[in-house]
Amino acid sequence: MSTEDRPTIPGKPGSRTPDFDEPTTPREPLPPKPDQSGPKPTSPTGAPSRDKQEDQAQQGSWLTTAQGARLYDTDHSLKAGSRGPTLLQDHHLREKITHFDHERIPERVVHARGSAAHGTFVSYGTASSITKASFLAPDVETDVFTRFSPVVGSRGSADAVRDTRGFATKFYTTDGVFDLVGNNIPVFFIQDAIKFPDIVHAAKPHPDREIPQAQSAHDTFWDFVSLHTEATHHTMWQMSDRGIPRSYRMMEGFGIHTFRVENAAGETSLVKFHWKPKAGVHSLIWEEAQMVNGVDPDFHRRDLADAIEAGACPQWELGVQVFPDDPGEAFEGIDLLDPTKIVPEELAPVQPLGMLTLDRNPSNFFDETEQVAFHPGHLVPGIDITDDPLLQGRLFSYLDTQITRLGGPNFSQIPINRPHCPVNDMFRDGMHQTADHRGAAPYKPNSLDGGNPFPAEKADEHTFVELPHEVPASQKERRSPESFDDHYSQPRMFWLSLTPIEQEHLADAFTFELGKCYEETIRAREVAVLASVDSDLARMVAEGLGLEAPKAETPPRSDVEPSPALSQVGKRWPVEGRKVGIVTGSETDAEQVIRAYDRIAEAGMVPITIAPVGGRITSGERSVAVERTYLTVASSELDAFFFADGAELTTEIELLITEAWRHLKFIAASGDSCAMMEKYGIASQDPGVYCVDDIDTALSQLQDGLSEHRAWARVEV
Ligand code: HDE
Repeated sequence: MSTEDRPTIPGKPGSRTPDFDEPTTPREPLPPKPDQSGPKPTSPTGAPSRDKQEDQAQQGSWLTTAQGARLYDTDHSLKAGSRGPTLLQDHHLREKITHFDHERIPERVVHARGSAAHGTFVSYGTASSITKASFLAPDVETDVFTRFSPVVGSRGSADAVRDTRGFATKFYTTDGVFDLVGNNIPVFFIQDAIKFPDIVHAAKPHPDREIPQAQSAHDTFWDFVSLHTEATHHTMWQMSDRGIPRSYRMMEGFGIHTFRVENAAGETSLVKFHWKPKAGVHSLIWEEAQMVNGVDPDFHRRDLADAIEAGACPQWELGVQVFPDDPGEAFEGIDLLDPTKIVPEELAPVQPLGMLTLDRNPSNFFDETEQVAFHPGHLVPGIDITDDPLLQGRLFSYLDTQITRLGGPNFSQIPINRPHCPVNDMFRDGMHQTADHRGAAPYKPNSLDGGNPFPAEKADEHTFVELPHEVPASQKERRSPESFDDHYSQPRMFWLSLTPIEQEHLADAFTFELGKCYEETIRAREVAVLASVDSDLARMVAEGLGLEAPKAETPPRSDVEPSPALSQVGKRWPVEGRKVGIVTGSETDAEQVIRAYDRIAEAGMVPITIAPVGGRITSGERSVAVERTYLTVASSELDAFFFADGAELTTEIELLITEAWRHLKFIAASGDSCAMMEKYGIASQDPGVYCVDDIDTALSQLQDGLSEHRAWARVEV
């Protein structure tokens, strides 16, 4: 892509560059930006609508009341004289303020902060041997809406906190909506839904001061998880680099629970869903994450929207691990109903089913991202639940919570939630009813409406039928199966599967988080838990906290095999959409800048031009905008740097170089800038450093390096 072709700098607020003076000529509303779209126009009862998306948006050139009456002034209240009291009869004032007073709705209890995008899922058709789900038939394209979210923080919290991330996808299939409401971590804290309020109360800010926000580094969280050892596998993942993703585009997703699926021949299997990102799984470095939260609290939200706007549309492959539907519901000794356990991919490979591409940003955050309502019970023919006690409780919770959050039982009629297939549910009335139902008999049996609606044939492939599953003779009891009791083997497997640098990050994260607890008892108790996972891990954390390394109450098992698929390091990934800063100085040759810019853009990466002051860099016919100045640039916003000949050594650039170095970022340099690096002890042969005068070679090497995400070889563990 050439410089001029790049339509806008991603993030431009509107579809048109504004005039300097306030416009005075009436005009129709401007269209949204080209990367934006609303939900597909559908009626509240699922009929394809002849409305266009713009029909849902504001209309006409004139300011009006909510009832459509034209107004001549919205800047002054109606008063008894210019200095007199405001009159109650001012309907426009009352309507405007009253609507404003009610603009907020309750935020989600968890996953309050989210970022979402529209897209398409294209099925490969490989699933037919295990499920008849129509959206998984060959080449079927299904509209989707995916929302990503940290769990703990409030709506306004920062993105790059250490936390699990939600990964929820709504498939608008022809057989009804299917929601895959998963996370970026394949295991959960708890094995039974009844513990969910406990873990969430422990993780949320302390009830007295309401701090800390969006953090697990505090006493109540570690108090709970150190006493509730089934959380250990999850805390291991959360303290690993997976807890601080580089981008939503670079996260795996997991359905966590096992689901039961059925094919056209009526054969059932058990499956676990996986999302595999095309861009690979990458993380921030902890110090970088903390900086990001200050520099750009919207880091992940901006990254997703910018990437889509820049045309680097993120993709994930949906896959399943498949297990025989045996009565024991276990595979290789792993209980498939225990949501704190994974099945290693080495034992059950992930089989690809189709590709998700997110290619349109929402046009209105509230209408779409905030009002979307997911539910693990939104299932389609061919996919059903299992008796995982965590999933069972979720089936109740999601419907229940929407009634408070979205103000009543008709939330499925909100445009983003409308199915893209006929809805005839006999539900009537209620708050915010937007359908206009006909007929006299919303009940069954009836003859007044000619018997409509009719039950579908059970044998029809489009009918949702609960899959038959034998429930063994049993008695009522509040108890988990014994197979749920092993809380340490899989955390140990996770630990043993990581490379030394990942292990160091994980131990540092435990040390940091426990170091933020006031109570030494809580720190010591969690270190004692870690001793049952691995003695080296417990020792590393204990040392950092100045505690004695404890003896394990349950000694770590010696027969645990690692699962190499769990490590993020040592693989190569596409570099599309990675941000490369071009650092220039006031004397830098503009032609060199444009060459570097084009070279980076041609490789699918996003060039960000950095100069001492704003403006444009022009060479002949070509010109590129300065996107960051020395004042506004931050190393943490970018993945790699090219220091052009002539980059200036200011305090800000010094900070940039040292941070980029510490965070294992790739650095290419040419001309004088190579000498500048040496001042910081950065030698041209150091790992991830490319000091070559030929720009093309320098940038090719940089691109090659970036495919490994970070210059891991720069750290000694
Ligand atoms: Fe959720 N969860 N959850 N959860 N969850 C919610 O639903 C709940 C669990 C997940 O982008 C809430 O609409 C219970 C596991 C995601 O809108 C609520 C239990 C997994 C999202 C709720 C769990 C998730 C939610 C809050 C234990 C991964 C965000 C607002 C039984 C497989 C969806 C809402 C979005 C949201 C309840 C456990 C994922 C309160 C009771 C396990 C991605 O209903």
